[in-house]
Parts: sequence; C-alpha cells; structure tokens
Amino acid sequence: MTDIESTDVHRAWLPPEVWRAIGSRHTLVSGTGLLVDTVAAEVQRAAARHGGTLRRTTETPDQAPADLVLALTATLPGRRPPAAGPGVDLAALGALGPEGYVVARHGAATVLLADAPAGLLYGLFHLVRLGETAFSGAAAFSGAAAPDSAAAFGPPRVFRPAMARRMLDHWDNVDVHPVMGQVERGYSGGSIFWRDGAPAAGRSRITAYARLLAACGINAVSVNNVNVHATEARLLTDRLDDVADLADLLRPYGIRVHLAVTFAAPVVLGGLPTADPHDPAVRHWWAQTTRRVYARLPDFGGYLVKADSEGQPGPFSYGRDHADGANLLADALAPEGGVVHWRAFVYNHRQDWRDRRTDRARAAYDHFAPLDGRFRDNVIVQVKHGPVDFQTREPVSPVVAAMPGTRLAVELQVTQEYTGQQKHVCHLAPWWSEILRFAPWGADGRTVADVAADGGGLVAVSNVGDDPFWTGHPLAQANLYAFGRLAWDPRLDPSALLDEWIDLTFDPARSADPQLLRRTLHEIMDDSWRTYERYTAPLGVGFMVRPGHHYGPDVDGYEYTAWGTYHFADRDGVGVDRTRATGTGFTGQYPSPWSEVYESLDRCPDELLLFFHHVPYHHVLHSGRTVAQHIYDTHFDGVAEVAAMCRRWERLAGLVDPALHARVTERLAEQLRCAREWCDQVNAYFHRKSGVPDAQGRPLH
Ligand code: BDP
Repeated sequence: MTDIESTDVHRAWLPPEVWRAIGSRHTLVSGTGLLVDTVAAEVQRAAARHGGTLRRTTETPDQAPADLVLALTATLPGRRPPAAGPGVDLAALGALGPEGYVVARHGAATVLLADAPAGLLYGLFHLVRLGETAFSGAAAFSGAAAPDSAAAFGPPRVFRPAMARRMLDHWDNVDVHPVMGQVERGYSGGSIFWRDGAPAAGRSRITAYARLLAACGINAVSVNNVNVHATEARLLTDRLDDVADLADLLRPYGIRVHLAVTFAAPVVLGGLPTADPHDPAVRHWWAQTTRRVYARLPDFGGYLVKADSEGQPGPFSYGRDHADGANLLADALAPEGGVVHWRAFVYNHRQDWRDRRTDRARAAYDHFAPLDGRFRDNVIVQVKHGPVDFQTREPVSPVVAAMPGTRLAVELQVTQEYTGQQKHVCHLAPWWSEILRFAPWGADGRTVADVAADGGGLVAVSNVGDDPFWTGHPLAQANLYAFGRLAWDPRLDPSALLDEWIDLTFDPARSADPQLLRRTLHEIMDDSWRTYERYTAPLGVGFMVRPGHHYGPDVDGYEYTAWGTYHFADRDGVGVDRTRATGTGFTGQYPSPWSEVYESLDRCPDELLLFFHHVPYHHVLHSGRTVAQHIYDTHFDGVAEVAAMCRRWERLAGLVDPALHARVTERLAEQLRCAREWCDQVNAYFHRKSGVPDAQGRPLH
C-alpha cells in the first residue's frame, strides 16, 4: 500500500493521533478480502506508531487474548466471537448487510463484527471516532440511552447506513477549461484527479483522499465534470485506463467509480449520425461501449448524465423525453449491474425575463413528474435539493414528493458556489439536516431522507482540490465530513457532528485549552450558514450574486438576463409571486399541507417569503418587522457576526496549527470585507428603491 502518511497535506480528520486508542492495543483481525487487508494495514500502521500489535488470521480466530477483535462473521464458528464471555448473539441482531457492523464489549475485549469486509472498514472508523471510549465503557455502545446500571457495558449495537449510495460528484475537468478552470466551481486549487489533460501526479494524495472519504462513510465518486467536454468524453472509451487507475486507488477504501458521460457520445465518440435513444445503432453502441467498460472495470458504478441542460446534449434534440434518454443508458448498464444517475436539473436558460408565466423553479417538476413510473429500475433520477440552484435558502424541491414510482437521489452542493466559495465560513450541516428532515407530506409523513434512502441515496458536489488544506478554507473540511456522516445517518445532530469533526481534526484533549478550542469553533461555525444568509440575498429570494463566477453582491446582476433567476424588486415591493392565485402556480407542485402553506401569505415561513410571494416593503413578517426593516437589520447583524467571528478566531492563535490559523485568519478578513460589501449594496439598493428609512437611523448608502 502507498505510504499515505508521507503526504505533506493537512491530515484533516485522520491525523495520526486519533489512532492512539486502537494503535496501543493488541488487535486481532480475522477474515479475507481487499477491504480486510485495508483494515489490517490501518491497524498495523497505528500499532507501529503507538506500540500495539496486530495478529491476522484468515480463518477462525484463535483464543489468545486480544483487546480488540475485528472479525468477519464467516470466520466465527456459529457466528460467535472468540474468547470467553457472554458472546454476541448475532442471530438476534439479524443480518448486518453489505456495510453494516456490530460493536460490543465482550469479556475484556472490544469486538467489531461484520458480515462483509466493508462493514469492518466502516466499523474500524467508528472505533477511531470513539477513541478510548471504545475500550472503556457503556457510553460507546449505548447511544443516547443511559446504560442499564446493572450491566457492565451497553448491549451490542448494530450500525447500518441509511443510504446505500453515498456519493460525491467531482466537477473536475480533465483539460483546463478556458472559463471554469481545472475544477468547475472549485475553490480549493486544482483537481486531485486531473491536471492539464492528464491524470494528476500524486497517487498517495488520492489514496489519502479515499481514506478520508471512507472515514466519513462515502462509497462512490464520480470522477469528472457533469459538463462533459471533449477530453472528459473520451474517459468512456480510449481513456478508460485513466479511470481504471483511479478506481485502483479508491477501491481499497470501498469507493466505486462512476463516470459523467455525454448523451452525444455515440456521435462524438462513435461516429454515428445520431444519438437518438430509439435508434438501434445507438442502442447497440451504448451496449458495446458499456460492455467494454465493465470488461476493464468490473466494479464500475455507472453513468452520471446532465442532459438538455445549460447547453448539454440530450434526448430533446430527437423529440424524445428524459425517460427515453435515461432508459437507453439503463438498458446498456443493466446486464453489468450498473446504474445511471440522470439529473433532473433541466430548465430553459434562454428564457425571456419579461414573460412572467415562465418560472425556472417549475422546470424540474414539469419535465420529470409526468414521467414517473416510466424509468427502469436502474435509473436514479438525481434531484437538486431545491427547485432552483443551490441557493443559500430554498424550499425542498417538489420533485422529491412527486415521483413515488421512481428511484430518486437528492443532490447537495458541498462546494460553496453560492455560499461563500470557501472564502467564507459557512457550515452547512444544519441546513442539510433541515432539508433531510423535511417532511413533504406533512409532519407525520416520510422525510426527504426517507425518499433518498428508499431510492438512490444522497449525492453531493465535492469541495476538494489539490490545496494543502483540501478545501481552501480549512473549516470547510467540516462540510465534507458532515455530508458523508449525514448520508450514513441523516438523523445525526449537526452540533454533535461538529464535535466529532473537532475531536478528530484538532484533538482538543491534547490542546492547552480544550474548552476554549471547542467553544470557539462552535461559536464561529454553528450558526455560520444563517450568518451568511443574513448578509446576502434576503428572505429566500436568491441570487443577487455577480453573474458568471457567483461571488460577491450584484443585486440586479441576473435581473434582466435569460437565466430565470429574478427578484422583481420595484419601488413598491420585492419577491417572486409563485402562487396559484396570481403567480406562476409553482406552489401547486407541492402536496398538502405545503402547497397551502406556501400559497398563503400568512402561513408562508418568513425565510421563504420572497421565494413564494411578491410583497410590499411594509409587509409585516411573523417576526413583527417589516420586510424593509428585516433587510436592513439582518444585513447589519450579519456583518457584526462576521466581525465577532474574526475576534473569536484570534483567541485560537497558539491553540491550532499556525499555518491553519493563518489561512483562516486571511479568509475571515475577506469574509468581513465581502459581508460589508453585501450589506452596503443590498441595504442601499432597497433603501433607494423603497424610500423606507431605517427605524434605527443607520446610514443606508
Ligand atoms: C450550477 C453551476 C454550474 C453547473 C450547474 C449544474 O453554476 O457550473 O454546471 O449548476 O449543476 O449551479 O450542472
């Protein structure tokens, strides 16, 4: 295995110290398989560093004492763990599944059992998170419930992922794109996979990455941009070896590779005159090509497609719909066991802003909901979490509730395109948690997380690049970590997740002032998404960013363009009327009760008011403030909160790595500058439009 600890990049959530508890123990690993080898190699590395030992058996474990037993259940006679003790009644726990595991204290040992190698790998990282607790008591295994006072240890606990596929999409270009660069919407340097048209050097970097992903639960990666340019297209055919090389590096950590493909591939790669999904030659081309992919890469995950969207080719060119398009690829993939992730991000980006009947928010539902029931079983329709485009605040996409006969995946954006581009602290776990817990059919109904879990899982656009801190802003690492963990278990509490990340990344127990470190990180990060929201576009109206690169304020930047992202501010009011009564009718795409809640000016939540309604500036919110006053207040508050973040961060000088401290300090200064700019422009704009003075008499220009 590559020496992954020799990289000169930040260790993120796997610094060597977090292996102390495991590395200082006597560990037995039993089982065979590539991922069991990975587990053994991890334990070996930790033991070499921290003074423990590793014994490895491929068969039934012997009875020699061990502090830690990591075993595949197949190696246990009667599925019972070795050594004396009460045993773990596996029969009672049921099948652990392909990625599940059980942890228990057993006699003097901690035992981790899994039916399949991936379970051992995820279980190992679970133990890393627990640290010493894994070897000392009940709390580790009894979850939130208090342990039975009579029991020395809590009962064995089974962990299984909520989502089978927990996937990251890299928008990485193979060639440097003249406008988008090496990584589209990348804010962390270049790609870790590609550089200037070739595979990136630095294989140990990719292994280190795979390891970080496995440690937060991610098991699938799409390795190229959804906007498939000429060179990326060829990854499917004559550059397949490059993909296979990447797969070799990711596979030991349980990560399957997926590829974004162009719908026009039969034309641009196959030389056919058409890519029509009903054309037999096209179907044949996809079947043959896909067979070759699997011959080279038997565990290939499948295709990811952006079609008929923002200039990408698709079935519309041939008078076909998206079910025809997706099923074409699904049929090619089915014999090989692959899936196609077909994105629902389809809209007209050449619309006329004067036509108030068109509404970009409606587009995904209008295109896809009527197709429900027509997609093959191995099609996953991948839906952006909101109806527009990864804004700081949007309602949940109505598509999530509209396609009961289709497997859906929900797509989040970890890369902070619209949330500060990794120059701003914007910790997104609280928002993702809200999205995942949202119940589209009302409080007692299924949640967004349930829909994704029963369908195609959770997907996110990666925020990683070849930056030494991985994510540009070091605190943005927490977003990637939280995404993986929420995909594994969407019920996890965002604040507890932040603690997990802090414990792993900063090892506070060894810091000179653990409480200050933890408290300060919470103070800066917990509410940072809301802070960002306060100083940017108000009340869910969205955009107001500079066109093209999407950084910093430009209130009217998109207002008269063809992209369909408007706020309709005039001298009397602001907001998009998406009601059935007088607007675009978008509210009608939701089931009850949300359809009525959003339609109603009285019941619509404040934070989404301007997404659904056009209101006068003196409209009074549930908070008791007028819209104009809300805009002024929140913008001043947002800036003050960023200034407080800067002051708080100064307290951590000397408590965290100096290079990391310096990087965050520099980013916070930019965040403060940019927040002030947002505040000035948004407040001045609405003051001039409305003529409404600030109740507190602050300057608004
Ligand atoms: C938008 C990005 C664009 C992406 C697009 C997508 O600005 O770069 O290509 O999403 O999701 O937010 O395909």
